Amino acid sequence: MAKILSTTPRADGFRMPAEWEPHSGCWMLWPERSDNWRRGAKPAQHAFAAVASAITEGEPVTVCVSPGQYVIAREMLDPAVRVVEMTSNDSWIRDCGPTFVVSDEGVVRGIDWKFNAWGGLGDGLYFPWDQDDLVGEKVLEYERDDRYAPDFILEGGSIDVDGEGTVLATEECLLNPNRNPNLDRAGIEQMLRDYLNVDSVLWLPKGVHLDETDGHIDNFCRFVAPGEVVLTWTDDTADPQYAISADAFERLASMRDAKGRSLKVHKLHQPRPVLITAEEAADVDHVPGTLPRQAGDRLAASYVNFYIANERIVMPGYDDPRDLPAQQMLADLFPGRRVTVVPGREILLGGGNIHCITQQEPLGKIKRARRAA
Ligand code: KQY
Repeated sequence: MAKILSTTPRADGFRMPAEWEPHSGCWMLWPERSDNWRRGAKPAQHAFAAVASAITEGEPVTVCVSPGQYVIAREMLDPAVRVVEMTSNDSWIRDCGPTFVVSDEGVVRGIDWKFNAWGGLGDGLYFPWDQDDLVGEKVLEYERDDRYAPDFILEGGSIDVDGEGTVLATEECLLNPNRNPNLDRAGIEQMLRDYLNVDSVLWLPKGVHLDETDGHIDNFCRFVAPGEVVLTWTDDTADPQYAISADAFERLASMRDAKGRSLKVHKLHQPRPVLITAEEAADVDHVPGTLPRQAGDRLAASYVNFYIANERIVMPGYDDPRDLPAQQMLADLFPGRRVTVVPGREILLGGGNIHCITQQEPLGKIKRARRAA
């Protein structure tokens, strides 16, 4: 039986691996709520299905679906995808799902963080979030993985690790009083050290302009290798993103990671501003308690929100002239992986992108052996 552990990954010799380390698979949730996804979530479902198909080329994918959508999802999803029943409030498993950690012996465990819909009753994005908060536990039960369950609110999209002792995060999100108001910077750093088993926390002040997650790092700046990051960028000094990215670039240039390396920063130019059309806004149900979608609102479009699968990168495209250079840059940065571009607009209309709707599970030695048997 899987256990709930009262120790910490650091004390037990477990660490969060980098996303480019081998996976046993990828987890996703199925979108259906009509107050976040237009037209009863049908266009989003097609977009999620395309992401799942692209990832299955590199690793097994499991999509968790509510009872009412099971048959529909099973029909729409690639036959290679495993579909299991699971209730949730929405479909952002990066944030409400578990974070997996591994030991040097190849044992996999999970961290079941607390989740409050990106800010709780004050400025969270919807209410309730009780079923989302159970997703981490449910996935770990399926996997029979022992779990840590700290009393700490954290979304997976708010951290990015190199697997060698360094984590990137934004102050805008992790130090926001709407997450863990009882902890100061030192207290939050200690939680990251203890649970991710890192030695250095590299802080950037803000994330992407108008990102409704309070500036998640996974949409803004991510490791692509030890000592190398990609940073969303614009050359347009009049764009509000310019000052945020330029400031981050300067800070990153003077940082050292846990191994003492300085960072190589790759500027990944953002697409043109993506605005919600009147038709798109009209097709989302308006429900009190859920962040409304309004015509003309700018979305936090970024190419940094890609998923690193085994032998594949799956990145969002925006039908934009910058799509191709972004794909080329990621292909150069990940030479062993083919880069697949999947249309990202429908997912972006819900408030995030491909990385936000996926959660990798690392390949531990025990699962490796189980699979070979
Ligand atoms: O981008 C994400 N990690 C999640 C965005 C949540 C949006 C809810 N409307």
